[in-house]
Amino acid sequence: MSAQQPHAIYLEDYQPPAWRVERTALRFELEEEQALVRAQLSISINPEAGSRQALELLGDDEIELQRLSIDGEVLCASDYARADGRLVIPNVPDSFTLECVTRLLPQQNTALEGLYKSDGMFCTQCEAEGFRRITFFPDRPDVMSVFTTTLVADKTRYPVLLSNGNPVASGDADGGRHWVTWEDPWPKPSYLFALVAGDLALVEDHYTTASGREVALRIYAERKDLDKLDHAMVSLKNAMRWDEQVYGREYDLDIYMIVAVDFFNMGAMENKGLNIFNTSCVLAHPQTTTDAAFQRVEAVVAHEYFHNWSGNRVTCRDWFQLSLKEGFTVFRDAEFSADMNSRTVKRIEDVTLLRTAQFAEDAGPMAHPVRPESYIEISNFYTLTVYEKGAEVVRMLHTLLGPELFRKGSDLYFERHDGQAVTTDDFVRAMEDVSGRDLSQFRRWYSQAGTPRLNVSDQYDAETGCYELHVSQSCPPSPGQEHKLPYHLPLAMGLLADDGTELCSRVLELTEEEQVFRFEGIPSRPVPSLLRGFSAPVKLDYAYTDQQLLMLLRHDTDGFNRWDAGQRLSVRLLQQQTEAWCRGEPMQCEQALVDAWRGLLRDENLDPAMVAQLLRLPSEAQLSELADEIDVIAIHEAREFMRTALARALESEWLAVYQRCDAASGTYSPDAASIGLRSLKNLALEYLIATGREPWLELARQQFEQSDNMTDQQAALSLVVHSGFREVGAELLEAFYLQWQHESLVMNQWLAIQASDSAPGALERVVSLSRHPMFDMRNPNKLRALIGGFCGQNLVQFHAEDGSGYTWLADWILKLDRQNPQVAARLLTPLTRWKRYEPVRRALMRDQLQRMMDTAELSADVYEVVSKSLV
Ligand code: 0A1
Ligand code: ZN
Repeated sequence: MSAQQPHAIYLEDYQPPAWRVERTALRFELEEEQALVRAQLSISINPEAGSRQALELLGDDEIELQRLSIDGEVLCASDYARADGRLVIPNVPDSFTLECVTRLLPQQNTALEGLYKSDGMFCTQCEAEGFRRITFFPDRPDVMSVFTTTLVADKTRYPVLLSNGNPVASGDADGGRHWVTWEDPWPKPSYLFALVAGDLALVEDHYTTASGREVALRIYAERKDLDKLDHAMVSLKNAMRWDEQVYGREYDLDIYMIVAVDFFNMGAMENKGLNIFNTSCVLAHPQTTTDAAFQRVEAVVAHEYFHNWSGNRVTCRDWFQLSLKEGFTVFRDAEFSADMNSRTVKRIEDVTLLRTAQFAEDAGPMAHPVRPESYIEISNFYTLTVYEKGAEVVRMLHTLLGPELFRKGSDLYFERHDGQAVTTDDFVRAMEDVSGRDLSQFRRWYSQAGTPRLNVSDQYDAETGCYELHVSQSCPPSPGQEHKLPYHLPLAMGLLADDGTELCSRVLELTEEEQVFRFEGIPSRPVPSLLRGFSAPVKLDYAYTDQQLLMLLRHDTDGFNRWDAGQRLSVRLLQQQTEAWCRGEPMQCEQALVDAWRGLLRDENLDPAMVAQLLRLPSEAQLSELADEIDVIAIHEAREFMRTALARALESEWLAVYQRCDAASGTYSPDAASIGLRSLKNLALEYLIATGREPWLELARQQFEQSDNMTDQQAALSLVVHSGFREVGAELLEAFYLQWQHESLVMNQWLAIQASDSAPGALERVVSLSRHPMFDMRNPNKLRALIGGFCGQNLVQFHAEDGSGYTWLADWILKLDRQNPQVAARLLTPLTRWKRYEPVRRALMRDQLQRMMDTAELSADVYEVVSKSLV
């Protein structure tokens, strides 16, 4: 047990800040051993606060306070109290300047929060509570201040000195040092502060906004990565144009900067005018970057850019409102990606993530509403629920109001709250005000956790032509919420005749626990196509027959539901095989499925990207989420059986598709059509390899050796490594290593592919990789590749029956917790799902959680996850 139990913070305790900070002037002296920070804060009493209170500033216990003065008068130790991350000064005037000098050790900051060093450069990460690791400040998002920042550093080592806003002055200083001053005219919370100092190269471009403002665009990276910045630049310009066209939002500074850093806890950060990115989310080059990574770069660049309005100009009142900026911004970036690429494929990918990982979160011990009610460590709440489910909630508003009213609502929201720190309630209120609708019931999406379930049945009267849909909704209990009230949600649907003709299509609105919808003049019993486009983040049950699903797979006019019909059928057949395997009976592959897939493979008119989605079996993780009690081995065996059966039954079709796609792909380009061709081609190769036949191994080897792009090369590598062809797999891994050992991001893939190899001996392999020079436990990307790859992608081996995988993970968590608590807490997720497994594994997983709980001095991050998991 921890020496001191961290305590929880509650939404209901929110109080407006007692003090305001109108201006903040910072001066950083960056040195090799330390950094000195002088902060001058113009502070005054907040007239909106309830009562006068002592001045309370937040500052981590680890920063050294060197000097503190008020209006030039130095304070002595008895003038203030410092304890538990707080500095309290009881006697202050109504309005004053506070100056404070702190000393930090960025070189020793392994948590990567606050000011730290990534390779040779200084950088910061202040969201959510990193600023208090730099200086004393009311480090909360509802205190907004105008920042001026001066950076002073050695000119040779750190020729580039960046901060938020516009550069306003610069010069040389003694001892080979130089300085630059930056001014950000827009008031912002401290979590959006950033600085970067280093020897960086850049690509530069410019953008003219709709109203004619000239903006300099600069993307910085280490010199060796200069050839990998073009895609991010194009994506940025596309995002800027899109936000003007779709939301009427323009950029508001003279300069927009992105900096790529190798050591970063998350994907990227939207600091005002100075985004800091994990290299994995900004660098892209055909030879070193896969299609999936190209698309991720486009999406993340856009996401951070869109935050300039949804997050920065209008920010969050407190961290319980995190989804206000994240849910809305994810919705915006998803729509942007849909417009830039294939809309249906984007939707399929997003829904797959939601169903696999967010539904699992919603059913686990860390389940929380989109607007959580309490937290111990806010970093643990940058979750799929806040981001992805939050985006689904915004999407439902878009569906319920329609695009025009939604746009009016967003215009009103931005106009009404520009420069303010607000709540999710304010967002919904703007939507209510433009539509005249009462969204009070809809607000339950923000306050209730858990995934709702819709149960649908139907009735048809041939004589009257009347068809009825009976819909009931429920939501399972979640931590602290035993009973749920019904939700307000859009149920997009259509009715199809047996031959596939569409009879009608509508958006039904659900508000009651049980509701009946009537359709008149229906000539024959229809097949319902329900929850089109996944119009609400729910689980839907309707007793489809296999025949009906096959018909929808062929004819549904909604592309998403075509795919979903195929998935439902595959899930059903896979679940039957899982059960057969458990009973020791032979498994079978349904002929109807083979025939349907053959039809799809032979139809040359279909979009290859869509076919690739249709012919992908649901993942083991997804099947696990759907199981009553997870039997990892049974799920793996059933899926492997089906994959092999479909591979062999359709071998000549897979080959024909492979050849067709290969012939159609020209030189590499990351556009949607070419990506689609490559994804179908590599899926075909996966099935060919799954036949276990030698000629296809040769085909993969050829692709590995001859391809001009990382997508094809890596697909071939991972297929062979994950196949039974062990020797060739090892050979290709070695060749790949020799070819790419100097590309850190490629080496992450090399680690991840090996970590997810489910062949026997997996644990020994990852243990030995953890000692490989390519691995660096201080780098979160390496940890995610190796530890995340093994525990999240190699389910069979992580869940080895002897519990060795669990012990290995717990050992790592305990070691990492002292170094980087945020990453440690995140990597812990697989163990938190222990209740979902059969008794033997359940007990072994729980033992490891208990072992962690019994350890002294856990971080608040890991303590929160472990303690909540054990409840
Ligand atoms: N706001 C960023 C995500 C982010 C959150 C926390 C971080 O450090 C703890 C870093 C980045 C986004 O949504 O992109
Ligand atoms: Zn975000």
